[in-house]
Amino acid sequence: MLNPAEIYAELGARRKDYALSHALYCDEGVYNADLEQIFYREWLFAAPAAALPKNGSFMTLQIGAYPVVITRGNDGMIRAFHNVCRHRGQRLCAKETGSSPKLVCPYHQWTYDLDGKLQYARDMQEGFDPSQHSLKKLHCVDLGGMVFICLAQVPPPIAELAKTAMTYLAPSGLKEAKVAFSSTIVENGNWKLVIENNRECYHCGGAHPSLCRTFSDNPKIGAMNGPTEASDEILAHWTRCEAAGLPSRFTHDAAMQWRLARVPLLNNAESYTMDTKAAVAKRMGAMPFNDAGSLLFYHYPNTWNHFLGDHAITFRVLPISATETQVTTTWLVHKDAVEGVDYELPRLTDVWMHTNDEDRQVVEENQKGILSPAYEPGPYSTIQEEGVIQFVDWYCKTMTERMAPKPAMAA
Ligand code: 3BY
Ligand code: FES
Ligand code: FE
Repeated sequence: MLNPAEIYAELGARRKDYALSHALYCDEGVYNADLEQIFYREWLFAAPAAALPKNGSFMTLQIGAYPVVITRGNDGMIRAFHNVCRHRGQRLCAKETGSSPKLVCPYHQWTYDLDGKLQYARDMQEGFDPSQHSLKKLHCVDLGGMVFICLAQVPPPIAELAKTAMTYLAPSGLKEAKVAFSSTIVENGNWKLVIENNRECYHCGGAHPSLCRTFSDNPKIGAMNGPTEASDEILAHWTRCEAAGLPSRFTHDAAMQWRLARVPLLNNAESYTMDTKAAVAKRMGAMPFNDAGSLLFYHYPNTWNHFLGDHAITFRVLPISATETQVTTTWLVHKDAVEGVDYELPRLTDVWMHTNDEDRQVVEENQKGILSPAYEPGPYSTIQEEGVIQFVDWYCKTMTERMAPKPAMAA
């Protein structure tokens, strides 16, 4: 297991535009550093707000060593807490999702309000002060229907993303959405391999026959460098969508940690279905036409998303170990859309259920090859894998800055 100085050296020794080293994808010390330096410090996508549909809804997730519970309180506010009882530390909620007027610890029934206050603790002696034993809070924001949380004491700035995401997401109708289906899988691969795989479509033609019916794998069409720098197809799509009131042009932060852009689907396809037509009869939001394509929203380290005219799909990536990663996919539809009437689940979910499974196999085989002592990092294609290069550059820069040896204190 590498120590922090060795990890820093490993990052420094990497060859630009080449895949990362064996250790950066496999080593336990690197995994721990990824948690400490990235997952415990950055804003992470937790769930669409629609996954907490009513006051009293709760959901849980695990971020490295931290169990987390997210609630929607009686005031409608979404809040996140450490899912750890303030008595003797029991994990408070075990279920992945549910609804409850209070959070009752299963061990000795200490009872917390949905806003984290300890409301009741049986047979505690005089002098015990419940107000000192509220659940510990995490930072939590709802960006236009996408809930992000941050474990850091002082979270990174989020105002610019909040403003941009809310503007871009507004026409997608997330506030009027419900969860139609959610799928959680474990991929036996490092979380960075999961993100890298998502950041290119070099593999799409070979791996994704279903997705390729509607999603272009042509890097020349998909390339975007700024709000006015893209392929002719994409520029024309942005002009058409923006004239109809849909924010669409490629926008991102300076560090390229997040990005938003609306892309056309192939041949005016309406949705990610096998027949390219909408999967849901009741449309979401305020799309002025059926072929507005997909609004893509990425945020490192753990999410990519698609917002279409008839449904939305959110993706959450959480590392479990150096070589295991949990991927949760959630399909959102208009809250009044009725299953069996307005949509059928297989038709709605087929393409991405296939695609996720195909990506899982790719990632797992990638991890197996990298585990071999014979593995040697190879060059990324600058034509096809610019997105991957951009991600590993972000990762290495972030880690290098944070793991740099601190200058010795002056005497
Ligand atoms: O996760 C559970 O089982 C319970 C139900 C309500 C909240 N939680 C403590
Ligand atoms: Fe939660 Fe005792 S550990 S009530
Ligand atoms: Fe893929």
